[in-house]
Amino acid sequence: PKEVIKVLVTGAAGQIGYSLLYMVANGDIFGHDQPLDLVMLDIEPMMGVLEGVAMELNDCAFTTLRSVVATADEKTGFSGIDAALLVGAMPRKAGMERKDLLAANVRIFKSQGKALDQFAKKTVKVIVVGNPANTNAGIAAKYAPSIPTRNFSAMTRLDQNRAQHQIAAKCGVTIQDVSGVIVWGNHSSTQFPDVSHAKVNKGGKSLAVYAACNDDAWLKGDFIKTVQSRGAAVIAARKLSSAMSAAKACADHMRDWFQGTKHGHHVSMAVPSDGSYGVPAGLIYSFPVTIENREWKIVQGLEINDFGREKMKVTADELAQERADALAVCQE
Ligand code: NAX
Repeated sequence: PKEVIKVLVTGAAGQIGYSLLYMVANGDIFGHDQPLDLVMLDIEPMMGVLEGVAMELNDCAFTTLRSVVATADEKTGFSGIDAALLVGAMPRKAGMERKDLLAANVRIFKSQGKALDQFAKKTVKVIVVGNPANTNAGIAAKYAPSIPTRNFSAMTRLDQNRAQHQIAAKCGVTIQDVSGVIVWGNHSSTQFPDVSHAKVNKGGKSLAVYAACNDDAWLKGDFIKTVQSRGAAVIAARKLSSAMSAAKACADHMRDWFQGTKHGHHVSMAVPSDGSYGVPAGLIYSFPVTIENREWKIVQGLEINDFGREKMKVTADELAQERADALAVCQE
């Protein structure tokens, strides 16, 4: 039998948590033969709710779930963990400025970075979902110097999944028929969903997306805008932010990190830049990656045209500014 792994989900009493915990506990992420101990962290006022979630998880009678713990204490939450799914963050409230939100969340991720450093396994793999996700991941990594920086990532898989759906719908094919969609940069409205290397399977033929769609204006205009603003569109319709789709994307990201990507396929993950594609080293920037033995590698050698290069720079510049703002908050 496999060794038990310990998995932490923060913000476990929230809306993404409710969908995500199901996928963690049922084996979809770490494997259906992988026993796990689950730790759920949230803030003190949510402990009552979290007890209820723990009851439900136990009542699911999952064969992979060995134990469930609910806590508001970072030491209990982060001790000995193999995976950290950092979803919990302060939501933006009415009247709150972007910089107030950034400041509140930077403090959370500074504290959780320190907790990772002190209590987690050095091999822990971290995904940050809580916004601003890329910058929060960078802050957590900074305060966890004993853990390799490459173990920190932020989620842009939801953006990739959204883009993949848009292309499939436009071309009249299934999701499985679309491959190679890339999201570059920040999980924000400056992200660059890029289909110039993507393929569509149509009528038994593998076509470049530009050939399959045959609508360059849409691909360079509304397609990109739709993906960039999809989060806002869901909020407008549902009066709540994306939760089911965010949880599914988080599950996709961690499953691929732990179980590897399919041969010849890449996925988008925000990871520390090594300077690839001219992105300043150290920024947590979304790149296409392949994964083997729980190690990601940035796909190299993709040709970037002027249109793409400009979009990739805009989102890198935004990330550099966010990081500078976050570091200023850390010094306070
Ligand atoms: P909810 O407000 O429903 O849940 C957040 C939970 O986090 C709450 O239960 C809250 O008590 C908890 N929390 C707050 N501070 C905490 C702390 N210091 N430690 C532990 N828990 C803490 O939000 P939800 O809809 O679940 O969204 C969670 C985060 O995901 C938000 O920051 C949101 O902006 C972000 N998103 C990121 C996405 C991405 O693609 N990267 C997409 C979806 C989502 O918008």
